[in-house]
Amino acid sequence: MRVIRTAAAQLGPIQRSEDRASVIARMIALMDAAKAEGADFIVYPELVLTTFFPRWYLEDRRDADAWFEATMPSAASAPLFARARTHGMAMTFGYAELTPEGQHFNTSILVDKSGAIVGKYRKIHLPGHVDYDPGRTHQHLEKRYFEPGDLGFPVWRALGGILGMCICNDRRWPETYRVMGLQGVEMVTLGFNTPSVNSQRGGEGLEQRLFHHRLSCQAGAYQNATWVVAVAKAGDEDGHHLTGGTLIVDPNGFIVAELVGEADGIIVHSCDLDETRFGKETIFDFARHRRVEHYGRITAQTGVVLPD
Ligand code: CDV
Repeated sequence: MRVIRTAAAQLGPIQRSEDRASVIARMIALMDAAKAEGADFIVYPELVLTTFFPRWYLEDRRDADAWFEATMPSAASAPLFARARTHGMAMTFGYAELTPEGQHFNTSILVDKSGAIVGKYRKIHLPGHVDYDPGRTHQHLEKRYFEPGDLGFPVWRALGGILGMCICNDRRWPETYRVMGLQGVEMVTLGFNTPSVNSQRGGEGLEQRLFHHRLSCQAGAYQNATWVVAVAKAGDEDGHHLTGGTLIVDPNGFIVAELVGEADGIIVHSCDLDETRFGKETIFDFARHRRVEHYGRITAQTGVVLPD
C-alpha cells in the first residue's frame, strides 16, 4: 500500500473586503483540523488567498494587481508555510501569480513536507471573456486578468507517488487528465470557484452545475485510473454564489468522500495509490490499447470542422 492521507480543505466565501491575513488564519485552522485527523497532505481551492476577483470588471487591468502575489511564499502566506513545516504536512493551493516579467497567471503550487515548492502549474483552460459583457448576469473575466498557462500539464514524483495538478475549468476537459495520465499520474488535485448559475443561461443552476462537476471529475479519474481530489471555494461572495461539491474520487470513478455544505471544512480520506494499478494495467493500459494513428485531430485542430 502507498497511502496518502489526504485532506480536501474547502473554504467558504471570501468577501472582497477580507484581507489575506484573515484568509491565511482560516487556512491554518483547516490545516490544524487536518493534522488532528492524521492527514499528511492538504489540498486548498483555486485563487484561495482572495475573493474570486475575475467577477469584478476593472477598466484599468493594472488595478487588479492588488489581487496578485509577486512572490511565493509571500509575506502574508509565510505563516501557512511555517505551520505546514511544523506539522510535516504537504500542501497545494491556488493563487494569482504576477511574475517578475509582468506576466499574470492563475497558478497552483505543490509544496512538500519540508515547505519547499516542488511543483507549479498555471491554468491552461481559462473560461470567460476579456471585456465587460452586459449580456451576462455576472462577469467572468479570467481571460482579461490571466494569460493561458505556459507550463503544460506536468506531474511530479512526490509523497511516494506521481502527482499532478489542474485548476477548475481544466477539470471539464478530458485532455487535461489524459496528458497527465500518459505520465502515469496517480493523484490529480484541483481547486475550483464555480458560480452556481450559468451567467448566460439562468436555468442552469446549482444542481446541474454540481452534476457536471461530479461527472467531469469522476470521468477523469476512471478513464485515467487516478485519484482526483477537487476542492471548492463555496458560498455567497458579495452576492455571488459559488457551488460547494468538494470531493475525493477513487481510481475507479467512485466518489469516496464529499463535503456537505458551503462553509470552511475538511474531508479526509486515505488514498492508496496502489489502487490505481488495476485500471492502469487492464482496461486503461494505454500502451496496449490506445490508437494514436486516429487521434490526430485532437492536437491538429481547435474548433469543430463540419463534414461537407
Ligand atoms: N473558475 C472557473 O474556471 N470557473 C468555471 C466556470 C466559469 C464555469 C468552471 O469551469 O467551473
